[in-house]
Amino acid sequence: MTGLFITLEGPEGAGKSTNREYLAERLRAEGIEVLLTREPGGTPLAERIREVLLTPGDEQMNPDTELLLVFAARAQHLAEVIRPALARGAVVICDRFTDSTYAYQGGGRGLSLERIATLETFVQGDLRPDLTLVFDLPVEVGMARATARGRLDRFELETRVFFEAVRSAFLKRAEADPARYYLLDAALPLTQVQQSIDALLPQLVERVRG
Ligand code: Z5A
Repeated sequence: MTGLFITLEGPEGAGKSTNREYLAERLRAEGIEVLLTREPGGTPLAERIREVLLTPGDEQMNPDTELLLVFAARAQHLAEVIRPALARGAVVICDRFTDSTYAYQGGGRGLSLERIATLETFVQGDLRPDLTLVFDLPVEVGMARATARGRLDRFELETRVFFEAVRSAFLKRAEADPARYYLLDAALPLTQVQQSIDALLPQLVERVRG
């Protein structure tokens, strides 16, 4: 038995955290086991790496260091949480995964996509998400939502140019593989975003039940 691996992606403030809870509740209401997790993080050790990645500091983090830390956390998360849950047939909903690496370290930092792909295969083997929901919204809307929430993390302190590159990287990946990606307009009111999620539910339930 193998479960279903769903990832939620998009820029900051897009509503991933809000909607991951919503999607999980809807699937649980169908009697489906759901494991809700996030990246970077998802295990105690990976959460410690998350702290290192998100906390602003005096020493500038080298982009290669950032890339390797993201994949180090992912290796731990996959081994301890994601693979075991999929093996027992659960639906895993992960708030960010490797698409974020392509968007932030690739698009934002300008690191080589080939190098990211090499690490992706090294850490994940052939495991890829079955479905990726991309919450898309204009950069200024996402930044305003993040700023309204208070203290900014190390990524949220980046420039608008950085976030435009992140957004276009997500959109490019979604366009290249419409079978795997489901694009949502995250600038719409929450009820409308959730209606788009509802529209996906019947096919998700069918895929889980085989
Ligand atoms: N990162 C990376 O660089 N490489 C990687 O490989 C990975 C990650 C995996 C993790 O942050 C950081 O790590 C991330 C990329 C980097 N950097 N940033 N920034 P995170 O995922 O914890 O942080 P985030 O994406 O910034 O989370 P967020 O700002 O909390 O965004 P969100 O989860 O998408 O949004 P939310 O918390 O659900 O909503 C934000 C606010 O907007 C909140 O007040 C909501 O009530 C409100 N909201 C949500 N939806 C709506 C709608 N539709 N209308 C109005 N208001 C709304």
